[in-house]
Amino acid sequence: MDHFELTEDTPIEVAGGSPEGRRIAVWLAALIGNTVETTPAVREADEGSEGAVHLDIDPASTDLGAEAYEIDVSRSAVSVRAATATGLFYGVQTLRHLLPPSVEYTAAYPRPLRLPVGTIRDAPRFPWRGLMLDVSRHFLPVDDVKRFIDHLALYKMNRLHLHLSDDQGWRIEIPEWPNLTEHGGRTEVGGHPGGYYTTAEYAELVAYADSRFVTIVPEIDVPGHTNAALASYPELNCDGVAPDLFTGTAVGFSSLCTANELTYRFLDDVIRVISGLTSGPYFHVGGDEVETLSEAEYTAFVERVQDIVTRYGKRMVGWDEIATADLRSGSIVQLWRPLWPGPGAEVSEGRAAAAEVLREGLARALEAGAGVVLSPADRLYLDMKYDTATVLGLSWAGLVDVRTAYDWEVADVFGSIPESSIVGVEAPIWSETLGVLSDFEYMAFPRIAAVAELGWSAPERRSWGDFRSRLGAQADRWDVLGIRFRRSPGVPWSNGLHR
Ligand code: TNX
Repeated sequence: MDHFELTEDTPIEVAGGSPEGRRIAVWLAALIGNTVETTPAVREADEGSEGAVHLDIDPASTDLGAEAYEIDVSRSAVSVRAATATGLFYGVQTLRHLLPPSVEYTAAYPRPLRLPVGTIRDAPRFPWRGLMLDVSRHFLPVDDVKRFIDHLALYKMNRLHLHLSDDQGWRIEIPEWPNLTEHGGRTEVGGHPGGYYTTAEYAELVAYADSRFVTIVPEIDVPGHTNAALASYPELNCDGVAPDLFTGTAVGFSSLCTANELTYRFLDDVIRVISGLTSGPYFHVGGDEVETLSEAEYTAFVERVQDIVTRYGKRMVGWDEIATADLRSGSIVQLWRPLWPGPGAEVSEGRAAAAEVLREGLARALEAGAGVVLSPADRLYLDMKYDTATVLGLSWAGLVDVRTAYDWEVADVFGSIPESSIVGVEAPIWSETLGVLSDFEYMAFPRIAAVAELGWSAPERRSWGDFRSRLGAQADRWDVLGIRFRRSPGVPWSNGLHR
């Protein structure tokens, strides 16, 4: 019986009177309380007691990095130690994974909760482990976004990028520009009713994410992908005429009027309001797929927007096209185009030329101190179909089943980018074809677990053969959480007997 048994009599102890530590302890007690008769007590204790779970945030633990943790389970006690609240939260998420899936279910019948004896020391490879929700093409209400934040926390992911504006809809209230949401937020792809977040709702999402150690990265996509804004304010158009709202899925046709000073006053308001509501240090300006501006107009625009973002205290993030502009130290380029084929792949001439432009821009950006987030569409776009029979999703970047998302190494594809410049990985979920929460979940699961492990684990600790069996075991937890997911072939999915 090499395990520690958790019961309602197992106190959860927190060291050092830390309010964040206490909050994490209360979270753990509530989780355990799902399965035992009464929720375990939370109490302060600097040293761990016999029979207790002891949580300790000790900034002096210099052996542990900012997101690292150490778990020690013996037959008589459990301890989780970290240098930061984030690390402690991740340690507690790992305890969660060691408990049976039924622990997630609030109506679970009492059953033994056992933790195997052993020691775990763990830390992430990359600081940015992200997911993006496109709430513009199809809107997701606040509660659905919160549910995704919980999904991220389960896999120790820490960035939720919200694509808040596009041609089809403007999704965040800007008090000085009310028409953006009143008109520009009214609809979505297919012409169904859209929606938007009030500033209070957005602030609520930021706070909810903070409580789960997830940083929200807001994106206002400019200068292209702006039909919803252009339809809401005629004066933002070069010809002063507002276009109709757009409910199709074409891209590349819209642009703000970069020669017009009003455009920059508009962006100043938007960036100021959203930055003020955002606790994290990032502001994503999009910058992708602009087909109506010259290269000089485009780069001048990006540089000016970068100045505004900097003025409001944020670091600019943008899709990889921004690499051709002069970027500041700390700005981040999000690589998305599948221009960096793996070894041996054949490349068309057009693609090779585009890749060359990107490589040159990126080399300059890295020299200036910019970072890179990797979102190669042919691996990490979770709106790509799993296989030809998948009803949801697109396939322009190829088919991406869970093995394709998992079974590659950053250094093999992006070896020309120094690892120290790679901030991390992110999986976007574009929503042209996804209407409701369960559609987004079906595209996210199981691939989200592959993305999390790419971001967390060192290459020498990853292998498809090992991952697939650990992945298969997640099915019961997803069932209990009510998550709709794809049972990708080649994975030994558990069958509910081990819940
Ligand atoms: C490309 S990725 C886009 C999006 C689409 C997506 C669909 C990027 C920066 N732009 O506008 O939604 O493909 O997969």
